[in-house]
Amino acid sequence: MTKCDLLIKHAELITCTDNGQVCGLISNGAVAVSDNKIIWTGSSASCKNFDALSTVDAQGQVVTPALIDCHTHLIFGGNRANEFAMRLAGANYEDIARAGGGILSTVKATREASIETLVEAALPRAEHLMSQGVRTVEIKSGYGLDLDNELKMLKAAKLLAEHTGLKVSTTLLAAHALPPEYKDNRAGYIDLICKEIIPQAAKLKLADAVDAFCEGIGFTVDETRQVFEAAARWGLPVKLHADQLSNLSGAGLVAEFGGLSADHIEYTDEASIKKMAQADTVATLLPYAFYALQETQKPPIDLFRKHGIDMAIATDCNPGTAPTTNLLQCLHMACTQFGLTVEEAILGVTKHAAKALNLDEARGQIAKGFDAQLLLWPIKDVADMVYWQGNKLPQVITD
Ligand code: DI6
Ligand code: FE
Repeated sequence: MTKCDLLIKHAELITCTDNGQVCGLISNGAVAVSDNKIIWTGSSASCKNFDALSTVDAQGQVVTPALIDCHTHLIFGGNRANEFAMRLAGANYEDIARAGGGILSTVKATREASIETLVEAALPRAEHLMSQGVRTVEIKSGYGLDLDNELKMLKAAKLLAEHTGLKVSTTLLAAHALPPEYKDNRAGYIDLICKEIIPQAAKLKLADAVDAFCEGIGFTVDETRQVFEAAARWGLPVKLHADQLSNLSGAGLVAEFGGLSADHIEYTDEASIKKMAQADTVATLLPYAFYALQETQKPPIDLFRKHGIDMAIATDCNPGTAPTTNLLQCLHMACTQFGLTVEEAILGVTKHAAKALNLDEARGQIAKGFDAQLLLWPIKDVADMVYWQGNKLPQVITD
């Protein structure tokens, strides 16, 4: 007999591994856990050798790994509901940004907020994600835009992790927008990012990765390249808000730096996708932002498939273009708007989301050696997870 802490039996086990079945399914499956790690998976018929301290009978219901939201701006000050009204009256996202609203209005509110206020405001957002089974979340800075306030945001993200028990992966997004004090000195701000903000964030171990907004209303390819070169000097991996509103070949650029993920990517072309394939860069799809901006250009899903690119799905939770923490709805939208299959959607918030965060050896799959964070869903068919948009919530079996 092998001892274990917990044995789950009779599960529709969605392992998200490459076992040849859809979503790595083991029907009537079992999983054994010890010391918060998965030590075995197999069929319920073959688990008789375990002597478990406790047992859960899943009664044929779906068991999955905990979910991962791999692209969020969960920490921010203020609110931008007024812009929603402006957009309804005909203004678009770029008009609002150029008129000093948009990201910069959140920057003002975030700079004015204390770290405690930022954490308190983010708490219900984090809790809502957790209610959907999320246990790993990426959080970006990008509304501070100076040394102290960017670091304040990253520290707030770490505090949020302590308060909630979530694993938080932090991303420095100082190159999100040009701060007002550098309005006429773009090069000066890029210098500040490369020579002060990245080095400090790295030295203080506050950032797991570096991101930028490479766009007409954000930063140019050349500026983004400088930011990525600085990240590389400090040993930080990169990812990018790429080709969201236009094609600047941002996805190709981030792949040139061996980037973890290219995100948004509605306008990405095949030349960039070939570079992503070479670098094994994940395509992170953000269907809620696509919907909220009433974008019509869809990401080139068939080309991602053709080149074997792994696709992740995330909320992009932010006060401007994605006021949502409903990750399960984003799964549904990735299918209905972008044409993903149920399997692609599920892998997009488990295995592939873990890969986008460089956590794919510990999270996002039910397999030997992985963290034992397991969810029991009140459903028997995994398609219901995608179909019900957050209406059927999981129970956390083990954290
Ligand atoms: N793209 C986005 O969708 C968010 N940031 C970005 O670069 C929007 C951020 C905001 O509007 O506050
Ligand atoms: Fe974003």
